[in-house]
Amino acid sequence: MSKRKNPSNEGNPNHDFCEFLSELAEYEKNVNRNIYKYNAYRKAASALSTHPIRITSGKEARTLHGVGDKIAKKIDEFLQTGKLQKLENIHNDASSVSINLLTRVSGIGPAKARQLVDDGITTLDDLKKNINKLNHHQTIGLRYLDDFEKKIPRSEIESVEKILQREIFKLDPEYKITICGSYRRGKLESGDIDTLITHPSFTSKSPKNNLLDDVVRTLESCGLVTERLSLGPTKFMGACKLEDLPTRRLDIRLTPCDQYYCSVLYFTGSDMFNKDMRAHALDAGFTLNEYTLRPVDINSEEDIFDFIGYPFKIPEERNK
Ligand code: 8DG
Ligand code: CA
Ligand code: CA
Repeated sequence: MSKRKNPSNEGNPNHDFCEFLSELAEYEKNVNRNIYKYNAYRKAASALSTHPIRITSGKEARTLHGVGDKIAKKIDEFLQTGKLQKLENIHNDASSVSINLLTRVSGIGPAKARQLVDDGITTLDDLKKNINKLNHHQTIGLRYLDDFEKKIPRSEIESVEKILQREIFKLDPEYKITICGSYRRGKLESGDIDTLITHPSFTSKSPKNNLLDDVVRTLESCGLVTERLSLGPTKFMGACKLEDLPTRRLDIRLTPCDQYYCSVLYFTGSDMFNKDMRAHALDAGFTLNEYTLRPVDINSEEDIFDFIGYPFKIPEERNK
């Protein structure tokens, strides 16, 4: 999963509100570990990012789904003073600044960051001198911090996709491969490469297998995969690199073929779109997650929308 995200800026007349709300969201997640507030800020930012006209007061913002009184007040304060006192305070608080900095490293979550800061490790230089306090994932995350924060152009992911297909089909042409995430939603740039694979021999009822291990070893032999962050039976987190381009974050998930469509839907996102759709599924009496739509069987992504009575959206329309 890629870190540091903001609702898109492209032509968004409310982007300044979205930016401060996203920053407050990150603060709640990383520093306070308050996922409830994190979600509330993200939801408001998402509502504002898709609102086509400039909001001129908190009262007006309040009419959007996901904007409550507290956020409306912040919008008024921002409109009146050009800043937000709460954010100013956060910027002036050394431990908040450090925690936000350390969580930029792949593998360092809010709890680990807090622990490091409590141990007096507050800068990237401090981290470099205390590699012994980091696990393998965090060490590689630190090494490639700059690269991992660079956006990946769509054309580069297209090249990676071709190599993935060529190498994995050489192993076995029965694999199915889908790059999900923002790439599948048509974005011109992505934070990382979210790859989903399945194989007809792997179902939710079949025993464990070595499929993902085989795939990762093949991709290492051909030189595409350059680092492993973690590898389990169904989830690989790592890095890949093309020629002299930056090192990129690559995730590969192996999913049972009977759960493929729910997984594709889930990993395509966006996160906000998923939340919306899951809530809708619940209202309609279903449970939707990355594995299944209970209590029914589905044979396509469209089926999922049909069953819960949610208007079908092509991936490019899921950029909530
Ligand atoms: P990006 O990498 O270009 O920044 O965007 P992304 O592809 O949309 O985000 P991602 O963080 O790589 O996550 C991929 C998908 O995983 C996302 O679109 C939807 C799904 N997902 C959820 N919930 C969560 C969650 O809590 N964290 C993350 N990271 N992903 C989630 O539905
Ligand atoms: Ca990801
Ligand atoms: Ca992604």
